[in-house]
Amino acid sequence: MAGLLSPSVMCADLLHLNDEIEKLDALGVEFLHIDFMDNKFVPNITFDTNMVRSFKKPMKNIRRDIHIMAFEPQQFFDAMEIGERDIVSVHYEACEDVHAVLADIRKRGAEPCLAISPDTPVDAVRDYLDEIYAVLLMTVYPGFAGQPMAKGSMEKLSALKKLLSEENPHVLIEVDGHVSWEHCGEMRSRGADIFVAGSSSVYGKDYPLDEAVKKFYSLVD
Ligand code: S6P
Ligand code: MG
Repeated sequence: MAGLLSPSVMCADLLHLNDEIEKLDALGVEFLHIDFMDNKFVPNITFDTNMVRSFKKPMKNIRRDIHIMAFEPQQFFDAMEIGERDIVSVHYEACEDVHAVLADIRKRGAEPCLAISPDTPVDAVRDYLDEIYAVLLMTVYPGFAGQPMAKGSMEKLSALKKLLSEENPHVLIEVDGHVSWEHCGEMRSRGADIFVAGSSSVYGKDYPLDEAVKKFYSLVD
C-alpha cells in the first residue's frame, strides 16, 4: 500500500477552509487531519466541536481524521457527529478506560486509533491492537504545529513497526509532528503508513498546494 496523506487543517488558510477542503478532495487526498484540543490535556485550543462537525460538509471523498487531544474524549463524540467515514484518534494518556472509548468509536461506525505522546513507550499500545485501525505516533509534543521533532522519534517508529509486525501487522502507523520534506521518506522506510503533513511540508511556503501534495506522494510511495 502506498503512503496515505492527511494534511493538518490547523496549518491551512483558516479563512478559506471550504476551498481548501474542496481542493484536497479533488486532488484525491485520503484524509483531512483535524486537531481538537481542550486546553487541559494540552495547553491550547484549535477548533470547537461545531467546527469539527462542519468539516463534513464540503467533503466528497476525503475523510475526517480527527485527533482528539482532550481528557475523556468520548464526551465530544456526539457533538462531532462521529460516524462511518471517520478515523478517530484518542490519547492513551487521556482516557481512564481506553478499551471503552475505542469501543464507543467503533460502535459509531468509525475507525478507532490510539495516539501516544513522545514520552509514552510503544509498549502501551500492546493491549489494544485488536481494537484499533492505527497507532498515531506523536513525533512532537501535542499542542502546537511548527515544532521540532521530539528526540528519539525515528527509533521509536522502528520499535513500533517491529511490535506491530510481531503482534498485529494489520494495524497502520500514522505519524504526526514535523513530518517534514526531509523526514517523510525515512519515516516511510521505517514503516509509517499515514502522514500528517503540516507547516514543515505541504503547508510550508515552498510550493502551491497541488504541487506540494504531488511532491509529498512521490516521497512516500
Ligand atoms: C500537534 C498536532 C499536529 C500538528 C502538526 C503540524 O498538536 O497534533 O497534528 O498540526 O504536527 O505539522 P508540522 O509540520 O507543523 O509539525
Ligand atoms: Mg495532530
